[in-house]
Amino acid sequence: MLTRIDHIGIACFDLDKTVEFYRATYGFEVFHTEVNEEQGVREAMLKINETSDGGASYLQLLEPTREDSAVGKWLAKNGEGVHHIAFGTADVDGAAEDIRRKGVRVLYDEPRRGSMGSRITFLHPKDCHGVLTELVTAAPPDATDH
Ligand code: MC0
Repeated sequence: MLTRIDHIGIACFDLDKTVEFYRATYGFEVFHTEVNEEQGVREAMLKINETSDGGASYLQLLEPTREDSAVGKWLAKNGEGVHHIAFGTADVDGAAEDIRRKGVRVLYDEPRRGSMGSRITFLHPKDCHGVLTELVTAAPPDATDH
């Protein structure tokens, strides 16, 4: 079961400038930053609100660390903007398997490491009406060192 919007991923050319835009314009502060070399991104998570399932919703600002990464390729083609949406679930393995059985391509055989120790997988945008869609199980609160 998918229980929240975990985050909206926004691709940008310059993470520091984009963070400053979100701070100065809306007052959103950085909750967490990290580099995920496997995904080829430097990212900042801005927490928007807690959610009723014990999780939270974030904006995720993404700057590519290399041109041939998913975000690097997407930025070169489209410029800055919304790159993906991510739904939160307590069981990313089960949710991915359910969705795979419905004929949607799940991009990873096993979930991989996402932001703040989460476990993530992606659904192919061509099977989701043009939206790259991520499924996320957050790390337990005491395992998150942000
Ligand atoms: C590509 N396409 C997209 C898209 N990326 N459509 C909507 N939203 C996107 N973000 C479309 C292209 O326009 C193209 O359509 C077709 O998909 C194939 O794209 P491509 O440029 O040839 O690229 P591929 O096929 O090599 O790769 C696309 C794919 C890839 C979705 C498989 O980007 C991928 O594996 N993404 C999942 C990983 C990811 O995005 N990581 C970055 C976030 P046309 O019509 O032109 O054929 S990491 C993250 O978010 C982590 C850190 C976290 O949340 O914790």
